Amino acid sequence: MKLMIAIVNNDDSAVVASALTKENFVVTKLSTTGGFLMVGNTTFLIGMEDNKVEAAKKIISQYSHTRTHQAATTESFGRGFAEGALAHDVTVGGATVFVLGVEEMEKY
Ligand code: 2BA
Repeated sequence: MKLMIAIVNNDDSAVVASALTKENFVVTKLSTTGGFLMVGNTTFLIGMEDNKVEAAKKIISQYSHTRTHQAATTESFGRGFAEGALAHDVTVGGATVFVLGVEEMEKY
């Protein structure tokens, strides 16, 4: 069994969740924040059998889009208008996916 952790853009999260649940994946959705941009994103926890990993990745990649985000980063905090502190373009996503082995899962 595997646990997939998938970080997706908030704007894609509803479509990704809906596509996963339609294919019978069980999904937990967490509201999270990226440490670099300090902008909200969505993290999905999805437990699945090993042979479902590729199907889940395919769905997530299909509905997660790359975006250019213009923002001041945490690197600039406290530097006022110092050089390099102003907003600049950052490419975000589609999705960042981790796949972890699960030793045991129980439901009570
Ligand atoms: P953030 O940390 O807010 O990062 C947003 C985007 O900023 C990243 O897009 C990347 O293009 C850029 N970025 C992040 N850290 C950077 C740095 N130290 N220097 C320069 N540019 C940097 P993505 O790679 O698509 O990541 C989107 C979000 O996925 C991240 O939001 C973070 O919440 C999560 N993430 C990505 N890689 C991760 C990892 N290795 N571990 C944990 N979370 C990760």
